[in-house]
Amino acid sequence: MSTQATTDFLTGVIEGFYGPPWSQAERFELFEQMAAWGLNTYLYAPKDDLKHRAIWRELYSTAEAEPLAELIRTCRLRDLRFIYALSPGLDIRYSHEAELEHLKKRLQQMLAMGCQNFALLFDDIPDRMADEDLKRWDSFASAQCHVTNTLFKWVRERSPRARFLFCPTPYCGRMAERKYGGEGYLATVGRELLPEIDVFWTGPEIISREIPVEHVRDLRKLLRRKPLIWDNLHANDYDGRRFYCGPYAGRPLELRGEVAGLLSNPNCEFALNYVPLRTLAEFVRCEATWDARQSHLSAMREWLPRFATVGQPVTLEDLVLFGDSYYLPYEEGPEAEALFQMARRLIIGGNETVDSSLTAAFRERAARLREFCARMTELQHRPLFYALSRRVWELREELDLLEKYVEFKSKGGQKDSAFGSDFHLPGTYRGGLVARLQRLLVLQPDGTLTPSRDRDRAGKHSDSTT
Ligand code: GDL
Repeated sequence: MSTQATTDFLTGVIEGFYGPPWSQAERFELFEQMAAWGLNTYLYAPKDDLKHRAIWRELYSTAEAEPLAELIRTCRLRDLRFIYALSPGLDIRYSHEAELEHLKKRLQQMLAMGCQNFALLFDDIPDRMADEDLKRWDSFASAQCHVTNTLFKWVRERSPRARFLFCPTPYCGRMAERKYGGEGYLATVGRELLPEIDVFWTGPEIISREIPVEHVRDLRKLLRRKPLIWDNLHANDYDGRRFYCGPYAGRPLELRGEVAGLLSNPNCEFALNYVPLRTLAEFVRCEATWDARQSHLSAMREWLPRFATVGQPVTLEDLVLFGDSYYLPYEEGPEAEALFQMARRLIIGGNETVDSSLTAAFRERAARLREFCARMTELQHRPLFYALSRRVWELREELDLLEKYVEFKSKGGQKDSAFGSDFHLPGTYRGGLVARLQRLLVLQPDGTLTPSRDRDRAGKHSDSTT
């Protein structure tokens, strides 16, 4: 029998990123992990399930419905809360009765599969209503509350213990400050959205380095309820070169008392989420003090067996160095940061004579990391290799080049004298339109973007100067 209550603290995972949704097998593995680690909630919201968002009015075919029904059954067996989310915001006409009927039909389809909990998400949509909707509501928030409240009441008649979630159009501090969604949007939600409905929030930013307790307390007053955290700390859909296997960090333990739950929307590549989710589970259960690094290292130790290869085994020490290279959005892990600082001093540190022990330390660490990357091709767990392969290739390339440069310099080559590599040539290396476009505007540390001052380099086809 289910032990779920409508007021439970929600902890777990949102499959809520852009890009290919997880496979069925990955979701089953996720449910097993969640149950073992004490996480209780899975929110189905893959942006690129076409029927979740782009064509939300169309019902699932029988072939599409069966896997969803299987997920619902599996969650129930494991006593996990399965929540189905729908994102109608791209083109919904809030004032059309027929639109409510479309929403009900979809929820009815999910109810028939045994789904009991739902969410309506209005993130990442145009923040203006159609003129006909503006005639009925002067506020975007009121229109969304009307639709959500109607659906909520309708669901509770059929699923009395349903949990119902709502994602506002401004869903972080920065968006609220910019008055995204219109003047007074969040206060209107606080007043008009039925109090049983949970409201998502990602923190001060979409990707919040920290979520301070005071930030959430202020919001709670406005929303008249505890917000539910949609945590994008480990999401990587916005940057294809990165992934994050650092710990759950930047959130104080007291935050748990101020929110309705903590749900993580992590890396697109399922196989890379072991440490993010393991440490989230630890954070939720932590009774003493929270040491993110310690939690990270112990989760890395648990993750290590997945790195079994068909050749030489990898060591925990090397895995930690690698993991530190893909740590968190705003910081590298300490081992990778140390490697970077060595490289920086050796390569652009000026003309001071470089201590040969620094050169040796850099070469040792860079070679170790590069060899670890090479070893990844031998992973027995192929999905893990596939998830890593593009990134480790790129990291290897860069390390290889820097090691060659440091060697060149240590043999007497001067900082600005000609140095080249036969494997890093214009056109095939660091090339392409995106790279060229990226060179036009330079992102400054304060967040402003300024036109490149290097007119020559900015227009070239690669990093060449020819
Ligand atoms: C977002 C999207 C989310 C995406 C994430 C990271 C929310 C509420 N929505 O804005 O789907 O994965 O950023 O890119 O976070």
